[in-house]
Amino acid sequence: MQRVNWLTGTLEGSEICTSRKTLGDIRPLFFDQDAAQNMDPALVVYRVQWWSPVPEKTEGGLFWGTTVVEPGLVGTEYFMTHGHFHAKADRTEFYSTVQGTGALILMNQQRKTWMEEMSPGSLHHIPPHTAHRVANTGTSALHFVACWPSDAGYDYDEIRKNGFSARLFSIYGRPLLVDGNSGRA
Ligand code: PAN
Ligand code: ZN
Repeated sequence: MQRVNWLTGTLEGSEICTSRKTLGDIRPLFFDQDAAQNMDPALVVYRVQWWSPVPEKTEGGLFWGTTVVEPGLVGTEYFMTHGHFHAKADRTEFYSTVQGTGALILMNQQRKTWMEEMSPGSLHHIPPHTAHRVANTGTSALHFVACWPSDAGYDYDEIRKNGFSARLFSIYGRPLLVDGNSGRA
């Protein structure tokens, strides 16, 4: 039996998997490497819980997950998830925000990047062939739920190599998506 706590998005019950990413795990993704080097590598940037009712790669199945992104900045860039295209790039996904404020950053295969604001209740459809990453633009943890096909998989390499074509910075305390690719993720 699995349950969602709708106040927090937390998954409870059996067969729930968990993972977490520390700053040390995703440091190369951030623009300001000097700032990143001076921060504690053990700092947790985000945690994921998910339920896989069917094996990975099952065609026609679905997975459910909850991600919690901590508030914070590396230099002036918001804490964010790694971001990925799906390995089966045409697979789509729903995200919905439970707590906190943030931005869903989307990039298509022509490397056009845009964002959608996330706040409690916001519902987001990630189109096919679209990389997705979430940044926490608030001062408290950002909790969102997700549902995606069990055969979607993850292509992290493309983001590791070429990044997104825009980054979300805090400029005078407000989020601003800035175009330009440093060649890093
Ligand atoms: C989500 C993400 C989760 C963590 O479940 O996997 O938010 O982000 P990264 O996978 O980019 O580290 C999802 O999009 N699944 O497909
Ligand atoms: Zn995804």
